[in-house]
Amino acid sequence: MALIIKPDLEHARPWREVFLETLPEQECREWDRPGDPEAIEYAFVWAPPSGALKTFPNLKCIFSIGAGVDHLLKDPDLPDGVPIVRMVEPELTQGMTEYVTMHVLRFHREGPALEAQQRDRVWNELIVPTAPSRRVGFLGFGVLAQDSARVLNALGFDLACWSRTAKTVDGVQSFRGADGLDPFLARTEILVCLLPLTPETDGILNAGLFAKLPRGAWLINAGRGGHQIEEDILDALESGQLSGATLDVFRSEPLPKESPFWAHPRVTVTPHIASVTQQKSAVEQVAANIRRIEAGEAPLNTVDRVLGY
Ligand code: NDP
Ligand code: OXD
Repeated sequence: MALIIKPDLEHARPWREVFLETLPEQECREWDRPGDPEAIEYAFVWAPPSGALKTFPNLKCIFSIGAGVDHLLKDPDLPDGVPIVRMVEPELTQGMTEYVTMHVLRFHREGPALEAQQRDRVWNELIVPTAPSRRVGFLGFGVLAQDSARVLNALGFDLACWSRTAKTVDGVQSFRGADGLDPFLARTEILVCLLPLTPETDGILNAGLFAKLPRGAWLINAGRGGHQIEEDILDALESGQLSGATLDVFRSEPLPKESPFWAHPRVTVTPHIASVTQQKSAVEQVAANIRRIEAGEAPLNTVDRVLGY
């Protein structure tokens, strides 16, 4: 019986060696050499072609190489009844916390304005408030956002979150559901999107949402490009409703060369690297889950196919 791997993220490195070392009891097959499909019990994949997973009749679990599972759930032929496990691993979490903290601090400390002043050789002593008077809000408050909030809380930021279910986390004001969105936005100066992409969150970063933020707010989107209506971001920057945006994800990736985001003076573009699944710790999580399944236990971090995350 075997595990098949399809690790073709932009930044994929050889995973097979790590699987062989960490999980020697499983034969590890590469995607382009699957052998007998009946032998495949586990799949560790990023964006498999539609219908491909259905060709493995004895699949016991599908592991997503990323935290997001939109790349799997868009497959209309995904095999029914097979659990899907999303990636939760400490180094992926740590990487996102570093990214979010860096870009929140950059906006908070007026980094873009100071960089512009330097370019123009302007000595203007910008006064910035300290963290307790800066209101940061998380759209989505799962594994990744909660760890970022832990660090921003230690720095003293005034934090809030918006999620489907209410949260009780020290130092973070919780807003939930449709009714909670407007008051959450009204108090948020730096908006960090760490939502999963689902039918409910598709296009959520739009003109209507930006209009509910305080004028001159900042946006950081490290969720998915599908969350953002890109023309609305450009319009909000043009009107001053948004002061700046840091975007790690885009509707079309790689971001096309002609995209206006590349050269926009108030946009920071990063190439979907806010955080990257790290091989060793990711394979350890997968191995632990496979051993749970083999022992008759349910895997951890399974996805609710109806909710879409
Ligand atoms: P989680 O599943 O742990 O958290 C998702 C959060 O979103 C939860 O708080 C959930 O609410 C909330 N949510 C989902 N749907 C809704 C909704 N309709 N309304 C309100 N809140 C909602 O995910 P992670 O934190 O692990 O990851 C988040 C996303 O980050 C991934 O799905 C992926 O798209 C993105 N990502 C991007 C990376 C990058 O490099 N740019 C790297 C890794 C991930 P509740 O808690 O109530 O369930
Ligand atoms: C993820 C990603 O979902 O890298 O983990 O985008």
